[in-house]
Amino acid sequence: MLHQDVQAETKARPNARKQGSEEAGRTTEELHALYRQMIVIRYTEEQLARSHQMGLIHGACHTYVGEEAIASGVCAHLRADDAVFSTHRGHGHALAKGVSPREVIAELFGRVTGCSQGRGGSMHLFKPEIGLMGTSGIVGPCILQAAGAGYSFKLLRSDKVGVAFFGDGAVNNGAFHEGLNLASIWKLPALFVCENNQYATEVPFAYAAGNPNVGNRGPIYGMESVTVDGNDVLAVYEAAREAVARARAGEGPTLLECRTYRTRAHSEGMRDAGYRTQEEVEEWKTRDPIKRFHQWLLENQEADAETLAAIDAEIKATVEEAAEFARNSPWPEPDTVSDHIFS
Ligand SMILES: Cc1ncc(C[n+]2csc(CCOP(=O)(O)OP(=O)(O)O)c2C)c(N)n1
Repeated sequence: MLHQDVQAETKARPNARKQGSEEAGRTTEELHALYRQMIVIRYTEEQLARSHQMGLIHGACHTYVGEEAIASGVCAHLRADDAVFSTHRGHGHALAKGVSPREVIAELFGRVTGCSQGRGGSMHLFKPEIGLMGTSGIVGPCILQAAGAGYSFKLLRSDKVGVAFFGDGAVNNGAFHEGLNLASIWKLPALFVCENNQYATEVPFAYAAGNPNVGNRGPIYGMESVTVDGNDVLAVYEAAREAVARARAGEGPTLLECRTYRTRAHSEGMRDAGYRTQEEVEEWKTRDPIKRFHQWLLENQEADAETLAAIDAEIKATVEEAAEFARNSPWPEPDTVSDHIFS
């Protein structure tokens, strides 16, 4: 079993992974779809941050700003019948799996038109009919749930894949050990995506982990693993393509570590000082995944500035309309309070 550190290889040999799109089998449409997906997430998150300041959101709101390349690059390879299990920072996963900005924003506003009918909020986004099996405020279980989905898919002899997105804060939790080991011994069609943004709330991963490397834990469980620059959407896209193909072919699970950074506070309204410096945040903003991909598309003549500006404008209008729709949507009826409750 192999751990490939694509990020380290690229640093050592900057041209090592430079590949033309044709050579890599990527179409211009796929590239534009990746850009569009990242913009949908960024604009929705910025809208949610403003809405939180206006008091329109009830409960927590953990944004995904700075990490958009990961959900976009991974979910581009998933079908509606693949199952995604996510975290408290799950808006981007929901959007990339196909939940609309209207359904996400309305859910955070607590309205019946939200994807969980206004009963879940930010950390409980569900749309199982398109494989969004749920975001969750509990750190870790999504790893076990993805392994469970993989087990079910294997028993059913389907080629579906179970995917878990989780942060570095989950990898010293027992669920990580149990989930990865189970997926490995039973060769489950699962993909474990660690979004290593280097902090669990205010705790640096380097402080919390005896081995502050996630990717190199894969072979310990007998599993293929890859570490990529999580702010490079093409690196994520290529690694996820291989991992999903491996799972569909019955060749077992993959651990994918994406090194990234969240550029907003842990949660909207929380203080963001004392555990990291403003210089560090500013430095990471220069590695913004969207700015980088925008530049890449222009330099590689995969898009012109007007095309990208048109995508930006279209999505800005879509998200503004979605917020208006959410604001005008009704609240759940009080007499439905006990609906959908099982005991
Ligand atoms: C089982 C469990 N323990 C503790 C918490 C409290 N908690 C909420 S968010 C968080 C940090 C999570 O960090 P990470 O998994 O790296 O994700 P990030 O917020 O960085 O995206 C913690 C410890 C929790 N929600 N669940």
